[in-house]
Amino acid sequence: MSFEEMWAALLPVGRDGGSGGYHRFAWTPPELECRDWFLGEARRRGLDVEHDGNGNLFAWWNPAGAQGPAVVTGSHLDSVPGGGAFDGPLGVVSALAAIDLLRDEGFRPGRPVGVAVFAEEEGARFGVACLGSRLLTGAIDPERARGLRDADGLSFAEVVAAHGLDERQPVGPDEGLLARIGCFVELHVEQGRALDGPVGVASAIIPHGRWRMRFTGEGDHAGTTGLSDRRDPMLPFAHAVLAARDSAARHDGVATVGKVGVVPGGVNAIPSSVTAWLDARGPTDDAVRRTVGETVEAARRAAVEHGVDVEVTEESYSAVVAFDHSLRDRIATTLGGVPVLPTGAGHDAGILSARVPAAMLFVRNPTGVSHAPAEHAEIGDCLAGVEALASVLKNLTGG
Ligand code: HGY
Ligand code: MN
Ligand code: MN
Ligand code: MN
Repeated sequence: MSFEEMWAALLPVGRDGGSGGYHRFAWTPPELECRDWFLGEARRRGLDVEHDGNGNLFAWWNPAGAQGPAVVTGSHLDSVPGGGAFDGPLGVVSALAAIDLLRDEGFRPGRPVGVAVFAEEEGARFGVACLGSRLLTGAIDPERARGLRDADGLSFAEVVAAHGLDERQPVGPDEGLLARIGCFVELHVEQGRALDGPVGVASAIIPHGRWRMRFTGEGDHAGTTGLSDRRDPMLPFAHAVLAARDSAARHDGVATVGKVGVVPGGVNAIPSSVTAWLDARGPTDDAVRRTVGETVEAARRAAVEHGVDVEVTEESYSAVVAFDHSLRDRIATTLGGVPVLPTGAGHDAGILSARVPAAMLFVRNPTGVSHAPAEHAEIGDCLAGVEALASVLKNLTGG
């Protein structure tokens, strides 16, 4: 199957017919269908497929004579709610297409080549981004991961056990598997507006994190409750939204407070509680911490003013990732001097980089929009990305 045919097969899975946005949450039917599609394509190519015990999939190309730690590529198949088509799947489809390209020209790698599909990269179901790669690398306690719950109250452990992985999952840091990975190179659609060529190389991922904010007030009638009698959690929530934006602007960062739950949600009822997430990112750890501090401070002040309780918990934090310079430069040279640029988006490659040399290739996104239906990459640039990934795999596997 060509890149175009693989892309056409995956494109409709989990897409909302109206908005065009994707709903592929980890281990829900659309993402399971994407996983099955990947396993089918891997087996069709004679790759050895493996569940790693942390919810991640690996497919290995082990030609005779290939030895030593593998060069692994791949990405993720899950999406944010209403996400775009390319964030994640482009890296997975491009990995399979790059292997096809190398095989078609008769290339035999001197090292094994792996294709990884990491679980819950967006953290859209269980709240922690890059959950699968964090488990693999030991960046999250497996016991904490087991207990993470989705919006329906199902735990991560129950969900992975229900999908063929035995109840011992997740296994947590897997030193044996990590030792088999010589380096990880993730191809990803660019999620900003900075890449002005078909393909670029990542220099860094800026610091970023997520904080859960729970505002608890008192549910009541919207028509019969005087303002002075109210304990409305929507008000400190509203203060948090504005404070995050103002603070991020002061510290050259970006911050978003998104509402993820209101109990009850009736238009004519004052909600009893609001659960929100703060996503804060910035050029330095200090900038991010200041934005979090100022946002939480504003929310707490408003909470006191309105008789509301507020609880803030840090769910995940990633310090700056400066990708391995020698690998980055080797890849940029292999590609003939393409743009090298940082990203404000988190990636499994960022998590892996704490344990193995990691790098990223970006494919141009003409809209610059991501995590929304307008996310896009032209087919010509996608094919340029496949060729770039193939030449990087060729160079790194000592062919
Ligand atoms: O949210 C992010 O930064 C990434 O797209 N998962
Ligand atoms: Mn992604
Ligand atoms: Mn994403
Ligand atoms: Mn107020």
